[in-house]
Amino acid sequence: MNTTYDVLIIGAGLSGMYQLKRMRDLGFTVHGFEAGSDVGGVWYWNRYPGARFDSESYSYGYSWSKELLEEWEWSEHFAAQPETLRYCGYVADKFDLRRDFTFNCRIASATWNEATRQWTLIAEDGTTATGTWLVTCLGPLSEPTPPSFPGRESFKGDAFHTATWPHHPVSFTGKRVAVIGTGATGVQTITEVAKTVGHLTVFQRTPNYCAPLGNRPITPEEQQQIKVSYDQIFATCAVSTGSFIHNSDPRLALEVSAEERETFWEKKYYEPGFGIWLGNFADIGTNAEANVLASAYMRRKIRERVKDPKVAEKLVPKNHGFGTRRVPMESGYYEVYNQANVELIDLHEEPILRIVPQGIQTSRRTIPIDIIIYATGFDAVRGSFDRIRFEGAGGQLLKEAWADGPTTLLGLQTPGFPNMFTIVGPHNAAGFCNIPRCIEQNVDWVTEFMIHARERGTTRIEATVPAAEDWTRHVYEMVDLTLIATTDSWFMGVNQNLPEKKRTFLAYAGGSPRYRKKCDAIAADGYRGFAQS
Ligand code: NA7
Repeated sequence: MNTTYDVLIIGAGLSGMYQLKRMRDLGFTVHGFEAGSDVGGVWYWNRYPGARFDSESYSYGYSWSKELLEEWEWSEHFAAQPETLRYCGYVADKFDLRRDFTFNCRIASATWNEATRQWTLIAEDGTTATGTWLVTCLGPLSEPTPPSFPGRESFKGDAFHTATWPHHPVSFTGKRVAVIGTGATGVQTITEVAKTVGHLTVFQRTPNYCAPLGNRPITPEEQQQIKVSYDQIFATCAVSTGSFIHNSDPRLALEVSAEERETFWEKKYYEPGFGIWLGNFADIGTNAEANVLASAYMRRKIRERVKDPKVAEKLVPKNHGFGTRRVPMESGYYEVYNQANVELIDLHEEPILRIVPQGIQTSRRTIPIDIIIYATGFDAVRGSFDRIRFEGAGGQLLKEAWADGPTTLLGLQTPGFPNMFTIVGPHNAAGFCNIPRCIEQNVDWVTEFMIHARERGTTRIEATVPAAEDWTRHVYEMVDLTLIATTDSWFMGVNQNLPEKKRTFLAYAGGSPRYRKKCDAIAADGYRGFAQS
């Protein structure tokens, strides 16, 4: 097998599949490596009960093949994980993508060789490959973080992290199940498990403001309408801040009457999808006073839906404002706590001391459990990079270069790591995005840059330090205009299971349209800020 390529790709999720297709279509020799046994990335790994889109299905699929858009039919407005994984497989079959991926192959190191101007990848199983360009398609949430409770290994029942869920069905019927974590994943898991469980105990550290998803099947008439509206759907995404079909309302919460606010919020709350978060008044994400009003509305909705006022109080967020963390979308989440067989434990009142063979020992009691589900999140954005030993020019390690927070140019390249492009990397708009929309932009931009290099015989591209510092400054200026930095979340690189990690913003809060414009301006200016030779 030829192990030298023009382009090496790590990851066979939505980024890796599209990057591979573009390279191959343009006549670059390309090969991809994937730790899983098939394509799908996040949808391959996250098989937990209740996993589904919070993006409207038809706004999520790839936009680059009219034929694919015509052929594929989503069954629900917000498709569940098995369907999305089938979609990824369908795309791989249709475009014969699997033949250029090596599966079950986890890359351990990537090393830059200055003399040959090439990257060498070495996998955990010893597989090696060399290439001029390296494109990382690792996904922002692909390194799960199980908590380090003492005694975890002693547990005699089944224990799963949601992101490494087994491929076989797991039954909860008659079982005593614990779910730890109440982020977007925990909320979906809890709601699904509660439907069949014997007894469910939810361990919550920080409550979130959750909002109704409003999912339902797509009717045949809607299917036809979607098919003829794709251009319009993608055009709407292209101009919205997060590349969703929802964009903020031009009105300000502080400028309208209390009645107008209430009417608008009642409409948005029950509307399908992220409208209540991303289609809200323009100032709720930037003005603390406006945010207080929106947060009060969301708190009231929780109190209305949970019958026991003591339980409701536990579920009401008090330490952060609405929308400053990722809003979990739900389908009956709050009503789960009205079930007699569900108990909510506030970890601030009753912390977990250790896991014991028969269950979970808290500060007050030992709770017998058959299945523990860790919905405890990810080492966001940086985690999947840290896991691979990236050694750049002069032997510097990416992990060390990013130790105090990443410095990148457009979230696509880091000084000292020539010829390496980071799709959905830190400080890239894709972190705050209806992600396939931003993936396509990232991949297309990087691809155009490689074509540009090929036409000019350029074999080395490296972001310069001043340009990357400028970009990084801009990233922080943008987030400081919002309320995001006022609270801890994975956007802010905070994960209490990883106390060694510095708090640092990991996404781009200036919005996808602004990001795209910046990328295009840099390209139009001969890829300003990138040293090319
Ligand atoms: P998140 O949003 O990071 O949520 C993780 C949850 O797990 C959150 O409620 C955490 O509480 C909780 N957690 C983490 N560690 C612990 C320990 N040690 N003890 C108790 N509770 C813990 O991850 P998700 O998987 O839900 O969602 C990630 C993204 O995936 C989401 O934004 C979507 O875009 C898709 P905390 O809030 O830290 O107090």
